[in-house]
Amino acid sequence: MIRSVRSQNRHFPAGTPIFAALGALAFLAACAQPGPVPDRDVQWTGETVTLEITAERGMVALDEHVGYDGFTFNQTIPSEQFIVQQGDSVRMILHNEDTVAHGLSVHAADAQTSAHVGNVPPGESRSVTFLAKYPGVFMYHCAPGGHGIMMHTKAGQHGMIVVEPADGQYGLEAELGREPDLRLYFVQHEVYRDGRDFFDGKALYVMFNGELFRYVKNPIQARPGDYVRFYYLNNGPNLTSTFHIVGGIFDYMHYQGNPQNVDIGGQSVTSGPTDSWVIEWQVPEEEGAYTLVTHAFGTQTAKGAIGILQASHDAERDAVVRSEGPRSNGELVDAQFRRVVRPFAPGSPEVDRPVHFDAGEEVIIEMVGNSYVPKTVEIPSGTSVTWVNEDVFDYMNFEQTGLHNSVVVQGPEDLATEMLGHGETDALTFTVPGDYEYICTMHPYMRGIVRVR
Ligand SMILES: [Cu+2]
Repeated sequence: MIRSVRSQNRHFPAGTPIFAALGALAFLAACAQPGPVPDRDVQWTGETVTLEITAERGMVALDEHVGYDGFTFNQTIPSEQFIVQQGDSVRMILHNEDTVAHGLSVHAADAQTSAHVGNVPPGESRSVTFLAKYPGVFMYHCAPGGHGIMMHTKAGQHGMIVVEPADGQYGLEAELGREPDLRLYFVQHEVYRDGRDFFDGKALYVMFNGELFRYVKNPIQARPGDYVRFYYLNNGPNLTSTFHIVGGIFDYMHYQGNPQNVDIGGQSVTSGPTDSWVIEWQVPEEEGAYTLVTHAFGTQTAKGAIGILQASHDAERDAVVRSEGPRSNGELVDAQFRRVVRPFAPGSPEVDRPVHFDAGEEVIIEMVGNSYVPKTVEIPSGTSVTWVNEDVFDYMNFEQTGLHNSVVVQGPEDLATEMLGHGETDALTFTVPGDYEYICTMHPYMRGIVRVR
């Protein structure tokens, strides 16, 4: 097969909104009132597409053995996948059905979405309308403002929105003169056991589309010679992915999913957090299992980010594989899993091991990434416990801040620390044996346990 060599610039044309992603970090804009979004230099098609997202908290299954008690949009991690056309007017509505603030940052918009839907109070709905100006594969994620943007995205509130090009074709489509046989939408993303691991980039699991080894257990079916288009998005939130197919070379790679950005003949695509690609690939003529991996073997691949594309001549294949995680029915419970991961509260003891201290040992608990680390400590009676706030972002309040305290909500005695800013400490002395469960009043989902012997 001979490829025509393209001369298009692989990088962004002038005026490209490379700073759109930074809209998520427009912390102070989160308090602005909704208003009209300015028109840009792309023709609006007149189509208005309405996309609705509901923010909640709850358990999803990372596989049949592992439950994850995170933050969700539309009850899945990753969230629902959306497809619009370039030139569409896109109205996104966020319904907040949780008891803390949530929000939206939409990278498909060359506009400050977080100024309109950035800090939605519990029980309320807000919307933003924007023009789908550029084609591509974009991330959206929760943006309650400030510190909470990072915390909620980590907890699972992120998804993919694809803007299909109004004109201009992707590589193989132009070459073969036909549509893809398979469209595979892939979100790579991470799960962390606590805020310390999140800050340090030590993921517990890394996966494609919400489930560990999802496409190993249920391989994607294809036929030799099939034209496959990947919509590939790394939602991170921390790690850089190098997506690769074992036994294949990508024919065309379009950075950010814009057809004008063309790379040809590659073993991998590199995607930092929120980076994306449209990848065009024709399955070789040989039958067999083509393995899809991020090629960071220890830090990512072995932690769950593997899939298989099984090619056989008589394959019955689905034309589309969507990127949202398996939908939770909202009724998952701890007992059905071998382990449960809670980013902000104690999970299974194997995940968040209780830490024992003997008399005279110094007991220090970090407040970091909206979690207590260690989440559970066991101490002798008479021990003093010190909390230190390692969260750096201590501006603003509630979901927008990293200010924390420790307030006993269940236990033999009522005890409470001061509200602590970055680097501040406070100590409590436990003299009555028993279990003390405590929370942060800024972030009531943040929980820890002190066991006094
Ligand atoms: Cu949120």
